Amino acid sequence: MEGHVLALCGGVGGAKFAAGLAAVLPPEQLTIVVNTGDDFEHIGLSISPDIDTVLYALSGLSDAVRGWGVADESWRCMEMLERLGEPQWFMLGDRDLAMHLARTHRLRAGETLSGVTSDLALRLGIAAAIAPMSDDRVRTEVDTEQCALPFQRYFVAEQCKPVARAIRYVGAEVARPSPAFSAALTRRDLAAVMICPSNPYLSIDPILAVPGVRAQLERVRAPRVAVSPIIAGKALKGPAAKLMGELGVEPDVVSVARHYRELIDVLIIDESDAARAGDVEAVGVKAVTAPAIMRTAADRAALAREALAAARQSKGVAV
Ligand code: FO1
Repeated sequence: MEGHVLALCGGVGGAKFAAGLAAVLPPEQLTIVVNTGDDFEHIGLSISPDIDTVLYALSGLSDAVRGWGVADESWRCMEMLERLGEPQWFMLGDRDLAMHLARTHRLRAGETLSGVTSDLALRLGIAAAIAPMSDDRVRTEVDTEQCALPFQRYFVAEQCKPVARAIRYVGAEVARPSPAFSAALTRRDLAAVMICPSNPYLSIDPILAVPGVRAQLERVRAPRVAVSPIIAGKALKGPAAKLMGELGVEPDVVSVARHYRELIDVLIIDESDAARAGDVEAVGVKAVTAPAIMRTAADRAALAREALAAARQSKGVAV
């Protein structure tokens, strides 16, 4: 692949695919833009879960079972916090806490989230560019039958159980794309845009809600490829299928194609959805079938290669 690849990412599945891209592309050819709608302040710490999940996945630190947080974690601080009456619903491991402490004091000192993120990535040995979607505050809220829930309350405290009626990205309307995001979108050597297999509503739509992003993506001439987060009607992890049902959308690859219709040229679907390829193409999106379940690093790299090959073939661009 010649030229630059821009990946939009959020959540655990997205980070796995981003790690696959980082494994197969030269680092100077990859910019990963990460959802910050899940960010929140908790016991005085500025927490950016999707950024950390990408940092840990690309630096090999992430806990393979949880998909978030750090491997070989200990929870001594949480034990003491419990004794001191602090909330226990959001688990902060001892090594993960270092990331939140490092980010929080630097943001308090006036650094931007972009600046802190790129420095933390560098210190973790990550050479690809990792950037928040915006340096402005955007917060995802889920409207449920009872009330509006801040994202982490919905996702962790309530375990996505409440029925969702609508999703809001508070602050998005006045947010600006981060400098690295704007730069990547307008690069002359942009060779492909990748939408990672993240939850479309919770992880990708906040990025698309930042003013100007959707319009710029519609204008991108380089091939734009999304990897379906739904496989055979289910999400591998997280509430995507449940959420789609609650929002009145069939949880299948055709709905994903429809959701991204103006923004993508190709949708990568798992082999178990091969029979739906025609229905996806009827939406106006090319369907490419590939093994989309990522259990190992080899799976992640293989899926990344499939997506890059699909990008090359989709517009016959010498990328
Ligand atoms: N998810 C949980 O289900 N329970 C947790 O206690 C939890 C803690 C946590 C700490 C740091 C971090 O970066 C992520 C954490 N997550 C936890 C996952 C997080 O809520 C999700 O990964 C994203 O916000 C949604 O993709």
